[in-house]
Amino acid sequence: MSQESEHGKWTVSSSDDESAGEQTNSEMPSTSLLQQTGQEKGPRYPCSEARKAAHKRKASPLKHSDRSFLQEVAPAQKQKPSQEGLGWCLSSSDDDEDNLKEGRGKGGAAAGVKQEERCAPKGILSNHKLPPSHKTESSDRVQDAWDLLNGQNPFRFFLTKVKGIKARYNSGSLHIKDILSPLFGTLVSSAQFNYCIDVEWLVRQYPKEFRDKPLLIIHGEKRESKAALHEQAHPYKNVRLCQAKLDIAFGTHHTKMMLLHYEEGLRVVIHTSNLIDDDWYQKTQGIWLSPLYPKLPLGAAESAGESHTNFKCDLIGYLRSYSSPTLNEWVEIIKQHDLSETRVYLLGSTPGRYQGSEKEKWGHLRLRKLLKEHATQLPDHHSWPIIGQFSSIGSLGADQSKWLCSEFRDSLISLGNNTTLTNHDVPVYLVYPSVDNVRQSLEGYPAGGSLPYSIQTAQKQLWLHSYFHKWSAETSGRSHAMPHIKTYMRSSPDFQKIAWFLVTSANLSKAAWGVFEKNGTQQMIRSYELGVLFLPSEFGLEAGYFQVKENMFSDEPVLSFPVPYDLPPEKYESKDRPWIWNIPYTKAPDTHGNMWVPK
Ligand code: JTA
Repeated sequence: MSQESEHGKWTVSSSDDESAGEQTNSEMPSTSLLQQTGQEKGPRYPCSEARKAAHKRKASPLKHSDRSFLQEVAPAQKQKPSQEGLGWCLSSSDDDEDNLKEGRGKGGAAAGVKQEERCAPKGILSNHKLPPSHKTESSDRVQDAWDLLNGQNPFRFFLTKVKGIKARYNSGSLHIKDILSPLFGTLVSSAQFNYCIDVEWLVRQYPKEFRDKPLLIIHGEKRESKAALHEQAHPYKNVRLCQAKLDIAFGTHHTKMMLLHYEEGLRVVIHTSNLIDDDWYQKTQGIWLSPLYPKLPLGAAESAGESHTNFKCDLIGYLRSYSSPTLNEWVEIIKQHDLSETRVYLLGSTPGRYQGSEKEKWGHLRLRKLLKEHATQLPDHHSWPIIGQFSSIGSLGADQSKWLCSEFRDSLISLGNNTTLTNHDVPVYLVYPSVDNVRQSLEGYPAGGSLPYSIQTAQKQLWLHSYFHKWSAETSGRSHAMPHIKTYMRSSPDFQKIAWFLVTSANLSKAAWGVFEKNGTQQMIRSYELGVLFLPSEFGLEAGYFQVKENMFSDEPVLSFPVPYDLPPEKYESKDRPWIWNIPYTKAPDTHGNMWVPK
């Protein structure tokens, strides 16, 4: 089948026609078993067709210069973000322009050594324990980490380090090895919730002294890919696997969370990165780090250690939704800790059909409830836009009235107990990379392997594309690090204030956020998702909004929020198209001089 359309000329095999949305159909198959080793053979961990395409194309690039037809487009510029802008809040590190990466040729070992060095200093970075006087004795790394965990970042919201950008843009950002470093705590055991997991790589991210500590991996793989994961984990006697039940068709385990049990306490990390090297290399990813939660005194009440945001109870409720005896062991550990310092709200999705009081426990209805109960009405609130930013898109129906601008928008525009019906006015901005964004990115077209919007889904909802805005992040130095982060927020009309901010694993899909059934008396959710919601009231702001941090690296008021991309969002130009992973791009080369020809 060959078609000419909005998105150019492309072909799909005949079996690919039927599609139901994000990760719910044949063009975006569930994970599939891939062979051990071998770049040409695909990665050693189970993963999607989209990521396989990226892997394959990186292993055997299609040089733009090799194409058998003539085209006069200059290669996308190798991106060197401008020198303007300051560090994210801390001093710069030493790996400026270090483009080397574990497993990417000769640089691998060197990068590995560098990472190990950071883990040397002793002393745990607790919330309050390390006195300022202590800071000067240790390395800059310790100073940085201490500042990261304590000063100047009341939100505990971070981005991942990006290789190949100026060091100052990486100050205040974290690699997975930083998160697992002994500076953050002396590990006793850990749990990793995720979608795509490279067990060998994951084990290597732990410091040597923690590599044999009990590690529980919570995943959603089934059949062959589950077998492959078990095979990969088999050599590690300390690694246990827990399969999340996925009883509703086309559901996925997207949740990305770490539970880190230390001698000193417990830490929870909710983030957006898969546990594979690629996801921690040149992408924009979000991380929320909890404070170090101290152990409660023996015999403390069941209800002790709760936060104003009810985080402890909500986290336990989320874990219980898996109905897994293994995860109940973690519920017991959480119960023993004091989570009262938590300032964020937990917002999860877990597969099921929910009615009555259960309806508002998960998904967009949970967000609706939190915003009604804990956000405050603002003057002219109907002119405050909602902005969604994500890395994939499901099937959202024939027009905006089917889900996006009905139940979904109705939830995101709740603010206090307003019952005004001016909701149709509230503008919706959607931020998703254009083809040119991907082409000019640090990774080039292979970045599109993690942006699995398919042609089959896109062609059914051309109406959606008029909402699209480019990915741009000069203020965080990440314009060329493609987003795998997902964020949602409510902004003032001039984009200088936000009423709330959410970082989550949830893409723009009904499977993730939920959809009404039975005339709105039931909400149905297919996937596991997890995120944290920042509300001004929890940070002592009475005005009902955060100021947006204008420059990610300046000393603006500590309570300005570091929105990780540029505002106002910039509309797609008429030539722009959303990135679609399974059609070819051969007219212009990417930053590596390559084309994109999937399959
Ligand atoms: C490529 C994906 C995730 C996630 C889930 C993905 C797919 C393709 C990247 C990804 N699914 N897919 O949870 O982070 O087709 O399902 O990064």
